[in-house]
Amino acid sequence: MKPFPHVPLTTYQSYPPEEMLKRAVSFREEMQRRRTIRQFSSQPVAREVIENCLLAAGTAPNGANLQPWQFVVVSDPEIKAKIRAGAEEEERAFYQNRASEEWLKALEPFGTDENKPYLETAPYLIIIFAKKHSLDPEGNKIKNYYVNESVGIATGMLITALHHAGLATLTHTPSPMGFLNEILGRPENERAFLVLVAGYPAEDAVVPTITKKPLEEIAVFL
Ligand code: IYR
Repeated sequence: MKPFPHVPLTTYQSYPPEEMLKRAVSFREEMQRRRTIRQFSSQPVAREVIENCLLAAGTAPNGANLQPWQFVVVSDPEIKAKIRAGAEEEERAFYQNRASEEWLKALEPFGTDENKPYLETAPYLIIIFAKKHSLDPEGNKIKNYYVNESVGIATGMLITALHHAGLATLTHTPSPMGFLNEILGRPENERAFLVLVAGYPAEDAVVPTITKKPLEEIAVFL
């Protein structure tokens, strides 16, 4: 392939050290306010907000810039109901048979179960698909690289963008997720990565009293 023309970097924004630290602290504080929630309000959210958050996610660094993701944004109540039914069916099997004792024990403190009413309550379900390969305009396969890493980064950026905009999310991982291809009519080369539930928290939303590991436990400086 021909090399891309390279142009001078003009978008980089530098900050004096003091301001850099202030920004790092204030962003950390903002991220520390993010909580995964399981009780959503049905209050609608402007589609333009979601569109902007998706465009932010689409800036994620990724393998060879092949952008191996597909976001499917569902607000249609009928499709949401189908997704809820499909997810609850898989989750029932998970909680009743598939999950190991150890796994169920790890989940116990969260009180999660197979009931997923928020899949219908929340204004948006964003289903993120990873593209094992893409197709060129002639339908030829284009191999994608670092698909999990790329889609994982984009998903993290989407969660961050939605939080920054003032929305709450839940990363929902029904397993297996094949039923999502069927309901959403996605092709075989796309594998559902996760379901991101997005909206306002319900007024009576509660969150578990969990803590995040301190820096010494998650990082070493050599
Ligand atoms: N996918 C199931 C179970 C579940 C698993 C983990 I690991 C979680 O952190 C939370 C839930 C569900 O969505 O209930």
